[in-house]
Amino acid sequence: MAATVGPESIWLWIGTIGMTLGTLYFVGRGRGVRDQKMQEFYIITIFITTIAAAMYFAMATGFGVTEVMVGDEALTVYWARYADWLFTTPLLLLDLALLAGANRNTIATLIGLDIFMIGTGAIAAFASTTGTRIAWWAISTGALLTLLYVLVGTLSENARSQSPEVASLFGRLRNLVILLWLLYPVIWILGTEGTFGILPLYWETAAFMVLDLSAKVGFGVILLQSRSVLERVATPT
Ligand code: RET
Repeated sequence: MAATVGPESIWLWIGTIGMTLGTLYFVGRGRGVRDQKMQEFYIITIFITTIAAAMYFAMATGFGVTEVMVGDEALTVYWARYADWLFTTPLLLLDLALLAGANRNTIATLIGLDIFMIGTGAIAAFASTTGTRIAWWAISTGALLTLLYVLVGTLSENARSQSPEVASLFGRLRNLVILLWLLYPVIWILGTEGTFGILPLYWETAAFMVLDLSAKVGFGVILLQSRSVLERVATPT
């Protein structure tokens, strides 16, 4: 069904510009980097903001939006968010896991949980009754909590065996992720997707834009700020 972009497009354009500037900044900074391990962090982080810039552009121009019928009400759903998150959240976790020096099993567990979380979140967004939407939201939130448990447990343990500088950078980024990621399901359920109509689409779009910019560009700026720290990251075993 056709859907058009409303006044919330201002936030989507700010998101597009923010993600583009973030990408250009990381590309500019990464150009002179010769260290292979550090290049890895740059490549991953540049993909994160590039994908987000493209999906924000898709949403701002009306491609990334559709309508879903819930009962007899038409709901505007920006599906491009889920396409963005499906690829960018695993990449964010990969950045964190490489920093912590996690092994392949831990990385696979984290990424598996994450894809499950975004997949079930997308089903929640397209489900056609309030009851099933909330049920899928709860399943997705369960995956998020499990994922954060792995971040606080195994991954933090891995990070402790790195140098103190790397461990401290990991700690800062991990706390940022815990704080910001927990807000996504809250905005979703309060917003139009939750169908309770507490947060209108305009403000929901603004909130997701601020969260996305902080979780991607903010995260990347903190991660890539210190060459001397990233050079010390040990290779996973
Ligand atoms: C949804 C809805 C269903 C419940 C949960 C969600 C979680 C989303 C998260 C998204 C994180 C996005 C990031 C983007 C980067 O810019 C899908 C909203 C739990 C955690 C970090």
